[in-house]
Amino acid sequence: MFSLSGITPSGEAHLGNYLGAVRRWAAEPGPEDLYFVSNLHAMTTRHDPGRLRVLTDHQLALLIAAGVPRERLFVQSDLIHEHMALTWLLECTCTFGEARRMVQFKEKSQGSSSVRLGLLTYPVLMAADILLHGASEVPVGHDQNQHVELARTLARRFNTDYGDVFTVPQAVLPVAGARVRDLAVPTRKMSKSSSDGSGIVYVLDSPEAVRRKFRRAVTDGENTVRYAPDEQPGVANLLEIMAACTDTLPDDAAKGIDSYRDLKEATAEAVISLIAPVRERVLQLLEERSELQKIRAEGAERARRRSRDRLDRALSLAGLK
Ligand code: AQP
Repeated sequence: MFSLSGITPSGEAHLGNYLGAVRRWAAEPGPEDLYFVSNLHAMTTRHDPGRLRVLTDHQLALLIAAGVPRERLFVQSDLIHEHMALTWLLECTCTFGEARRMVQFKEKSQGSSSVRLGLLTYPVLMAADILLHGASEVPVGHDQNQHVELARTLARRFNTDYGDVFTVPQAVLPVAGARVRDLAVPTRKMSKSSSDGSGIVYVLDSPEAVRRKFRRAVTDGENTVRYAPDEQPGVANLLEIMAACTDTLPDDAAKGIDSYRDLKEATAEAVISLIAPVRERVLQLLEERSELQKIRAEGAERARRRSRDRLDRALSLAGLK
């Protein structure tokens, strides 16, 4: 049993990605678990190739800096032939109706007159990611459950139609990590691809930028520091962030803080203490480059070796070898 998790370079990684996912991956990696930079998934809308290249490096560096074991890491496009070969087999296994029913496709394509085909088919690419590497578990939030369900359907159908080759994966709830919300719009999740970055704390933000963003965090007019997510979402978000950074509970984080100003300052300092060493290490890896490239190449080689037999067998069962 092992799980597969990815981070998509659709923008710079932020505090939500770090507190909600990456930090956990580093703290509790199962011995067989795999983590990857899912850069092929960052192309379903028009993208800037130079920026994608840079963001891919940044996110790989972040995973390494955070302490995710390097032998469990790879970059998806380093195995582009493998991922694409299996995607084609699975596209020829998936019906148009199944792809079109995906809620995320409906939501993301709504109102757009130039929807890329990749937006329709990326759940099949996601199925290929999971099945290629033989993951038995996929930790996903509720919004991705349907995609794992599709991967299960495709694995079963391929196994039945052509021969048993794929592990049928299951979606598992990720170990609860912090859900970080946007500092400017605290009812919304902090998101890489938000058009307005003022409420997003990026892992690579300088300490001064972090302080500035927290100083401007939206709160409310109550002037009471207490943990009440429904009535005071902005204050609750700050308390949750502080609690996640200091390993305590939001109610406890509120103790001894009397003003919003102090709360914002204390939260900013807690964030800076936690992410400053990670940021330093990321910048060091990006500057040296040779270590990053070595880890990337070794990760690709290991991932290729681990998945080769499964892909060859699938190609052979489909009559292509
Ligand atoms: N705000 C968040 N709080 C807690 N966890 C979060 N994650 C994302 N945002 C938050 C977790 O980070 C991991 C990697 O995310 P992803 O790259 O797969 O994309 P995402 O979930 O769609 O994240 P974003 O930042 O919101 O990107 P865009 O804007 O491109 O959609 C995942 O484990 C995710 O749960």
